[in-house]
Amino acid sequence: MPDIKDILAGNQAAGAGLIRLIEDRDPLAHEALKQLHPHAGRAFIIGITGSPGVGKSSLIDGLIAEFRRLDKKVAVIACDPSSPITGGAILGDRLRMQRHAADEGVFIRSMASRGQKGGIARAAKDAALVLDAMGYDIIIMETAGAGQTEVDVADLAHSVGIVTIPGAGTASRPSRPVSWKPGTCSSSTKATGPTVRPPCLS
Ligand SMILES: Nc1nc2c(ncn2[C@@H]2O[C@H](COP(=O)(O)OP(=O)(O)OP(=O)(O)O)[C@@H](O)[C@H]2O)c(=O)[nH]1
Ligand SMILES: [Mg+2]
Repeated sequence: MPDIKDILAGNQAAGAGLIRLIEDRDPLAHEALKQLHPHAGRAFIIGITGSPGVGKSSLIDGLIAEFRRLDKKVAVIACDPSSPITGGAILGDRLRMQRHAADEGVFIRSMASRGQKGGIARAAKDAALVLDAMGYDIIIMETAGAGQTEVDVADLAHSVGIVTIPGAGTASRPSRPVSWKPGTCSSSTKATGPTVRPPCLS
């Protein structure tokens, strides 16, 4: 089991090791989470949701840069759909954030949904606790491309960003129920096409 002291010191390898145990439902993970629990509760968790390919990862890439400018440590959990063949994640998300890979203040972890419905991997909540205890100020959770019912991120996050494309309606298809949550905002991407209308902020 990764050393709790290393995790509390923000050691990325130790944190990644524990997140792997969590994903594998290793009983050791439960014990580690119990020990970390009192050290968590400071991070601000942001959920980013929206239809497949709408621009969630690209937006997160920009958010990371902004938070780093403010000297905040940022962790990202990007929930990808699982490959139906290997069961592994299709790691498109991390590619979009590649420029931050060498930044010690940034931790990016892809997580396969492993058949879990709801847009968020089953292990994501516990992984967020680990990252919180590691000292990340901001934890961003990217959902797998979400439709109307994939709203689990609303339970996890303090604030939710819904990404839409122009013409799809404000805070529309993706996760309409998420927009009931206080602190929810909507961002419109791909506003460069001919059918563009001004993005709406809610
Ligand atoms: N023109 C334009 N293209 C964009 C914009 N944002 C993202 N893209 C492109 O759209 C494609 C998908 O972007 P991603 O950021 O991977 O979208 P995503 O929602 O994270 O995709 P999934 O995680 O697969 O659901 C990429 O080719 C991006 O370069 C934008 O604002 N304008
Ligand atoms: Mg993505």
